[in-house]
Amino acid sequence: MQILVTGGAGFIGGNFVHLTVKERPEARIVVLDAMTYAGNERSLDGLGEHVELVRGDIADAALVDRLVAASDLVVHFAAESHNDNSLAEPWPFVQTNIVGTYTLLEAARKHDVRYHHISTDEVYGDLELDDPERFTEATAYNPSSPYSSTKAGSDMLVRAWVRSFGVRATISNCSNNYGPRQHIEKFIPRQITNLIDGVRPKLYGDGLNVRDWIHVDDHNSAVWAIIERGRIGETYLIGADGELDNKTVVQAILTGMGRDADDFDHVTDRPGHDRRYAIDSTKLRQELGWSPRYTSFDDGLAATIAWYRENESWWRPFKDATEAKYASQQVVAA
Ligand code: NAD
Ligand code: TDX
Repeated sequence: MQILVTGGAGFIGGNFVHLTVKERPEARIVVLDAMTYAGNERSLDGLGEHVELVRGDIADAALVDRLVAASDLVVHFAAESHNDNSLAEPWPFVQTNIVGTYTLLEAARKHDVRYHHISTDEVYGDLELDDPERFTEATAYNPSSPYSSTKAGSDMLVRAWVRSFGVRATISNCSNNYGPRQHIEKFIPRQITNLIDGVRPKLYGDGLNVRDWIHVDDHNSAVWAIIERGRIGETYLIGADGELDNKTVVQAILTGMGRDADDFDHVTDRPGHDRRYAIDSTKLRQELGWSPRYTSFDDGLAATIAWYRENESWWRPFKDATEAKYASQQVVAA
């Protein structure tokens, strides 16, 4: 079986490739990745002859056509993925998330190749802190940011290509991932690497925004369950009942790294900052029999902290540029 993994040099796609090589050694994997600031070739270290990295853009129709034609399955992770970047410069999000997805869908249609689309719970907008409801597959789309609106647009393209052209596609919308090889612009690795550098963690606004955390390997095991047993044309929400507010997460990182729990700064809030995300993954669990393996956030966080301590050479080259970008956007509250 030949699998085309887009965005495989990024965080979730890279971990998907590692998991697949470990659990399905017979698979041949071609990674298509533009190697933007978020791609790291070292994320594919140690995978040997199982994996080929093709540097290229998912919006390059000729390249995509050739690679999809040679594949039995496309798993589409590639995206511009960071909300803060989408607020500073939205265009690459439209180009990659919408035009790139369109380009892949056209190739999957032409060559009748099975396609799985990776998306986010952010397409549903946000919930109040005290809302008893969580997102389900029936929740109406209501995205807030340029990032989430372009992901929502890409999901809509997939649904249309299934209905209008019979493309054999499934969609998954997952909550916030954590784990090894996540870019240090993201919340958890930013704070871990700040603390390694002796810098206080930065909490946006009041810090009470809630995210529903899932370990990246649990996300990817759910993706495999959907590829193997999911119904064509269906959407599955992926989540592991991991709701925590940001302040609690920062304090867990601080104490997990031997620091005082109150040793953090409040900084300027993100414009339009979604208040809360929460996933009801009943459909995935009941229909496909999936369940998460990482049921303790504290254990998963401890392993993640250890990974960043042991792999400084993976993230160090990106630290100064990442923090310089933030410094131009945010100030520490008095
Ligand atoms: P990431 O930013 O770490 O990785 C994205 C990868 O895509 C990078 O390797 C980058 O080089 C590549 N890429 C970007 N533009 C490209 C283009 N035009 N052509 C080819 N490659 C390109 O992102 P991530 O956090 O691993 O997210 C992967 C997917 O999962 C995205 O679709 C994202 O929307 C979705 N998702 C992420 C989370 C999360 O918590 N990180 C949660 C739910 C869903
Ligand atoms: O320094 C920070 N301080 C802080 O308080 C950063 C970087 C973030 N935050 C807050 C903002 C969010 O409430 O932490 C929370 C998580 O922030 P991000 O890591 O930027 O993630 P989020 O915006 O929730 O989006 C993530 O999950 C859904 C991924 O980046 C998306 O790709 C995915 O779709």
